[in-house]
Amino acid sequence: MKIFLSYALALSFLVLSHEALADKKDFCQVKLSSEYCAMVKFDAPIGRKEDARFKFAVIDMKGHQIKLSKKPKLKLWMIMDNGHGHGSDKLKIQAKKNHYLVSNVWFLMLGQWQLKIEVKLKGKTFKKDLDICVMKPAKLSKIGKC
Ligand SMILES: [Cu+2]
Repeated sequence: MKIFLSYALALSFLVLSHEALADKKDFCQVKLSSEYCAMVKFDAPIGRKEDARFKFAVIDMKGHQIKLSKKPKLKLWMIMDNGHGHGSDKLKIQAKKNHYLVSNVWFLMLGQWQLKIEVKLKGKTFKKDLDICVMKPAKLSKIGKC
């Protein structure tokens, strides 16, 4: 019985640690440093015609959400083919328990956008851009280069 229990324990540990690894891709849309990731999770396919709300959180490599002392700075940015850049409406960032709910997210044009991220964490400022490709059929939109 004892042997069986420790075997079951070891097995569940393996399964759990494997799941934690598999999840990493899920929460690490932006690598901020060797220790921290930013999670950007859209509620729905990323369309141009509706508020493309998403959840934002800073997460450590074990998958724990880190509470920030200051709201992250987030904004949308697009660089046009002619080299000119423009933004969009100001994002609304609401603090929830361990994450932020970001709304008023309007991708006004199709094409390559960036989410510009600035996070203060333990006295350090992390600045990263996340590529977001917005396509006419929203289901073809994705995080990444077009
Ligand atoms: Cu544009």
